[in-house]
Amino acid sequence: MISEITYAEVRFNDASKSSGIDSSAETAWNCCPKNWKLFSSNCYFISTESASWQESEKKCARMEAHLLVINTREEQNFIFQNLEENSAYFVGLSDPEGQRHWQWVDQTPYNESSTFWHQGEPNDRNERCVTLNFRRYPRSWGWNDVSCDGHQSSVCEMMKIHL
Ligand code: MMA
Ligand code: CA
Repeated sequence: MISEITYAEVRFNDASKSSGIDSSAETAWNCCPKNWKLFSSNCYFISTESASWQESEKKCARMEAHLLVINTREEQNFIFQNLEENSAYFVGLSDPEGQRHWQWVDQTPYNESSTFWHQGEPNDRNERCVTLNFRRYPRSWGWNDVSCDGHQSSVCEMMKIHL
């Protein structure tokens, strides 16, 4: 896995060597940018501006983030708590060739046993991008394949910053 480090962190680690402060001690701060939400090791930004999947991924990249990669049920449940039931949100999962070869934007291997597709999804090879959406019958959040060109909200993710 690629480990991210910020400019502030480089400066702090450098300064702490000479001052004897241990940046891994309990006093370390876990930070997210303003308006982002912290969960476990990551920061999340819920964008309600809608855009195509590619544009959404570019907008995340401009903030040094990427579209949401879902690694655990706990992470996904945290995200769901912060979403609007009437919107759909692009995540960083797509099938560029329409061959049902699902790929996460950060190269995390696609693991069938931790997927959260709604019943009956994915259902269309021309729907090559994935959204999180809420269904009323039965009441649940889950994944749906949709057209990559449609405009949807999205969720960005980056590693938290530790100071
Ligand atoms: C919509 C669209 C599809 C989804 C179906 C489920 C009609 O199409 O969101 O991606 O699979 O609904 O009924
Ligand atoms: Ca679908």
